[in-house]
Amino acid sequence: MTANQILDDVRAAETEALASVDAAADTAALAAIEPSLFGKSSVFGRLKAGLGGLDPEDRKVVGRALNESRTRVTDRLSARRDQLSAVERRAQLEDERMDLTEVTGELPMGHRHLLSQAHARLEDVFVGMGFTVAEGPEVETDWMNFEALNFGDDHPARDMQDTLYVDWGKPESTLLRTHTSPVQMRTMLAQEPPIYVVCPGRVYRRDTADATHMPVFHQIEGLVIDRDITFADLAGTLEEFTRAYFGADIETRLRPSYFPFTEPSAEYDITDPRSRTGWLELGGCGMVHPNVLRNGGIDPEEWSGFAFGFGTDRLAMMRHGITMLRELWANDVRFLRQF
Ligand code: FA5
Repeated sequence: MTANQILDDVRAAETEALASVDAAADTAALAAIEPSLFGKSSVFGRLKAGLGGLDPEDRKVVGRALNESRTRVTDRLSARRDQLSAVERRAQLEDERMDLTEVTGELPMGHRHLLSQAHARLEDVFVGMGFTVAEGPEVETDWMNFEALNFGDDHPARDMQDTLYVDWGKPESTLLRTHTSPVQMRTMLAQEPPIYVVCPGRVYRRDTADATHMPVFHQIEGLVIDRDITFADLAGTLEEFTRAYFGADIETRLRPSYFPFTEPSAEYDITDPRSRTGWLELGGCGMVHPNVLRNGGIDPEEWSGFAFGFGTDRLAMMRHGITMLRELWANDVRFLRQF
């Protein structure tokens, strides 16, 4: 082919390519014709391959014309793509627009999560018994969470609660609280006895999730400091609370246990409120250790007290017969709607 023939072909190919770009009705059609415009077997591809047969001078002229043609087609293609995308976007927005004025009748109402209900109910029960509600931070110092609660630096009981540390300050000086007991210390430091508080809140441990454990869960802490408080007051309060929360015919028992911040310490169990067979562990409790009272600025010669801490996720599970703790966190509305 001569140079002039090729130049004619280039012009014809450009006209045809521009027409097909203009004719593409949407971005998908545009994407579909693109390979046929510029690919190896496209007209431009074949014309480019034909350049090899021309003498150097003609090759330069035709090559430049070919490139200019390709550029014009490429520019038209991208302008057309922008134009079509804008049209499609507008159509999509129009399509997805919701006319809220069209909603008629009753809208389904949400309600408080089962755990929030449990906390509200627990607070109600304790407020009814003369307690006030206190709160504390979820990011705590080692001192509040362990040291002041009589754990000591190398106390093996630190391993009872696998801790998640926060990268702040000295290594292992800041942590996600492993229990609500630091709120006891904060309360003692903030107010004078007599103290009657409950502290509900979220706590964190390096626990593996299973039917009754989660790495994030909730507890409710109770603290009473007054004159002449005895273990009988603790037992009576817990029994009163359990009846108010679960019902009148629940049996309770205290089992000797160990916590560094209480002495003596006990584990508190109730009969399974549904099956009425076997015992279920609700939490720990005990008489506040004199060291803890001293750390809280309270004279153990003058005041005594008790404390308890229950897992509220487990309380809610027991009350409602839930077998998998994880259900409380999965937020499946079919589950939550039942409570
Ligand atoms: C404590 O956390 C003590 N601070 C309780 C306490 C307070 C004792 C005041 C004495 C005086 P313990 O580690 O046993 O104790 O946890 C208490 C309760 O939290 C458990 O009985 C259980 O109901 C709940 N619990 C513990 N770990 C988990 C977990 N991973 N997931 C869900 N609930 C948990």
